[in-house]
Amino acid sequence: MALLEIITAPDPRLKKKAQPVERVDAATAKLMADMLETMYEAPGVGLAAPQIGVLKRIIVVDAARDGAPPNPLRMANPEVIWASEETKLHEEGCLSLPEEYEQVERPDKIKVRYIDENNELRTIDADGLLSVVIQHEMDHLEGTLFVDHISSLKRNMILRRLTKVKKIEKGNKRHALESA
Ligand code: GNR
Ligand code: NI
Repeated sequence: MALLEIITAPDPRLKKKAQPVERVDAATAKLMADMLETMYEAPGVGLAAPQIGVLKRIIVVDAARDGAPPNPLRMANPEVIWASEETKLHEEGCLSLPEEYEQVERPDKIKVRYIDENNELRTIDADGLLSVVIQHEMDHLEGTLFVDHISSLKRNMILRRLTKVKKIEKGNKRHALESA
């Protein structure tokens, strides 16, 4: 097991489209395990491979409620094969947009087909938080972030704040190196 570094915005790697997985082999299963470990440590309820710099269509999710037993899901090549007409607003956050939250509207319920960690084709029905998180993770595979679903005014505010954070962090690193 290994912890991976999570990329934060703005970063061109978060805007790229991820490529399908041919088959889930041992290396893919290992990547899924490392992604889950990284997600739990963050902590988060989902993680997509592009967030750790891997442009493959792989996501992991655990939307179990606090206190409930863990329910890790490992998905390769996820596809939404049905979505409800009914939509819902849900407050979203993203490990790649630290400390930023906004309401996003998405289909309430979905049916998803994916390949699991044993290279088997599966289908799952999702609603509530699980539905939100799967849709959020699948967006990352298209280079889309939750801020792409909100007004440009709110998006630009969030991205400006994150740019500022990166500038300050860069300055902090430089000072640390110079005084070492
Ligand atoms: O940890 C996360 N929480 C969350 C909350 C509401 C909607 C979506 C999410 S996903 C996020 C982790 C993440 O950034 N995954 O890509
Ligand atoms: Ni995210």
